[in-house]
Amino acid sequence: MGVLNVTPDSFSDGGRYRPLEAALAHAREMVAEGAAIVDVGGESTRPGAQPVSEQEELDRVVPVVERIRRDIDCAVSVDTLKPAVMRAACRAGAELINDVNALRAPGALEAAREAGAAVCLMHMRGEPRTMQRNPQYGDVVAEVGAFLQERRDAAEAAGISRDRIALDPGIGFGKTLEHNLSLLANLGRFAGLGCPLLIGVSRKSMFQHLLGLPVDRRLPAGLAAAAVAVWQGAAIVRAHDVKATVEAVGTAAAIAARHR
Ligand code: PT1
Repeated sequence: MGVLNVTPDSFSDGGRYRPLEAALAHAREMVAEGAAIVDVGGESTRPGAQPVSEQEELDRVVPVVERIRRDIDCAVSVDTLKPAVMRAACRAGAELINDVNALRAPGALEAAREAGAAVCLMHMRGEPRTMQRNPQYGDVVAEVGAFLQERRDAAEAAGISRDRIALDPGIGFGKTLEHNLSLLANLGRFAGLGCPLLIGVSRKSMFQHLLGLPVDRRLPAGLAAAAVAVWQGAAIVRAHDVKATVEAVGTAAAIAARHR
């Protein structure tokens, strides 16, 4: 899954392309590099990020989803927690709703069910603006597992069949370095929930905390973490650097397939 951010600051390339054309070119590049899914997001959810209005997010996301579906051969997911954006993006052709809030917003379960989309339900403690303020757990693996099970059950009860649900422990979403490492080390435990697992570690600050790396030097660390996740059964890896990620997780998957 390649990351396509459509936030105003993500395409400051000196005006060579208009934003829509730049987003399309980036999507095309990621698909050429091996991405099967392009994840379109109009609201940043990284720590400290400010919320975006519904209209603003619709204006950013819907035209991009439409054009990708028209011009590129790939699946599109929409990274949103807003029901109105889920509906509009799926009408424009998105087939997967990637919700870092696990469909907890009022009306989100109904919007996802009515859109007929597959969903990714992610664990987040708190909200992006404040989630990194002293996160605490008794047993992070058990608590995240219980949350994912509860959200999986809520989605099924709302009419979304289990074979259309992916689960994600939410690396970096209300977690310390220690929590993130524990979740990555024990990802295999969530396989028992009976849904494909999605993992996102690309360029995240856990590598700053682990190794002191700035954002532009986190690729090798992120590839190692993604490989470890795939070894434990992760089915979908969300990443910015698609070519390197496809090579790393392809190798990990080839080895994992021969495990006995
Ligand atoms: C993710 C994810 C996502 N991550 C899914 N969707 C982001 N399903 C957006 C940091 O610590 O892991 N899974 N959508 C990006 N979020 C973050 C979080 C970015 C933390 C950076 C950090 O630097």
